[in-house]
Amino acid sequence: MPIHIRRGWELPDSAATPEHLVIGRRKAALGLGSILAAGALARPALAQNAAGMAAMRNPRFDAGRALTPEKDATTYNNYYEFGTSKSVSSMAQRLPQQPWTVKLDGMVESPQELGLDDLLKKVSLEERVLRHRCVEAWAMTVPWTGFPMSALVKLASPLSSAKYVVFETAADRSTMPGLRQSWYPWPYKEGCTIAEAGNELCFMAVGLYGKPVPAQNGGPIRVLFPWKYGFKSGKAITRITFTDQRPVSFWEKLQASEYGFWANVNPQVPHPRWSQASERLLGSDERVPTKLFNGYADFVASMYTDVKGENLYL
Ligand SMILES: Nc1nc2c(c(=O)[nH]1)N[C@H]1C(S)=C(S)[C@@H](COP(=O)(O)O)O[C@H]1N2
Ligand SMILES: [Mo]
Repeated sequence: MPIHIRRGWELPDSAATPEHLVIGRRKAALGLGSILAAGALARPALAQNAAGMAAMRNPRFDAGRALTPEKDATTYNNYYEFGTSKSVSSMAQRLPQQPWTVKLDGMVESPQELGLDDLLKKVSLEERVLRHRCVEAWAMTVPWTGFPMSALVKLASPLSSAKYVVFETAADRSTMPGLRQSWYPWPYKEGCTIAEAGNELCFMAVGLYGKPVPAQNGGPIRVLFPWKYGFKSGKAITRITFTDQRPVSFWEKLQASEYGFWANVNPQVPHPRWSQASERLLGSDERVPTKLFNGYADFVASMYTDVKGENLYL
């Protein structure tokens, strides 16, 4: 029987460690790298997670905004595989979250298919509080647990000729009623350049609010491009393909004049049908000004200085 290694946040409450014992363990856990990689040694780290912390929070990604209430972030979703309304959270529970595999293929040294648990043994988990900006002008700020996409790029060993990365979502007709909308170009695929995938801000999330990413938010694993409009951040990733051809992605196929390949957030470039100057914070009535690259210019702007003659903000 295959051994299923429990992720830290899957531990029952009874395994939680009293706070005074946790402090020292947190320090010890810092050196462990992945909370999963250490196997039996990771027990203290796992207990710490049951006490409410899935992984060490990386302070580099201070979001500068209040966290969105968990209830709002997990009940107001875009997930067209389950329908076009925002209320898909209960329907999404039909998508089995395990076993789960991620295929790494295309222009790589050796294509491979990794079980999620095996994949998680090869990376170090951290928590990042990140801003998310939907092209529809709503936004949220939530704590994700995961690992930098650059670690996966390294694992895949792409050939030097690979220039783009394509992220493909599960397309399961038996659980996803949206797939019957046959004019949509399923499976949902979005892509980026290899530089964008290797940027430290590009993140693969397996946890949200210290628990496994709920199915409706893209569990069990999703990609995040916090500086791009939300539609670039594909959910339930099953395949990551390296290629030398720029992909025509899901939304670009549907409506290229409104949703392009780059989709970098820019308050000064309106969507053809509405302004992008401000955004509504989920779970509140507050509207705040939108920032260039969703406020992450320091991390990403330099990647675009040499891209000429294209609308980077569509
Ligand atoms: N597979 C898939 N991924 C997707 C979508 C989708 O419909 N299908 N919607 C995107 C859009 S438009 C947004 S804003 C975010 C929403 O993520 P959330 O529901 O976790 O807030 O997921 C993105 N990823
Ligand atoms: Mo979105």
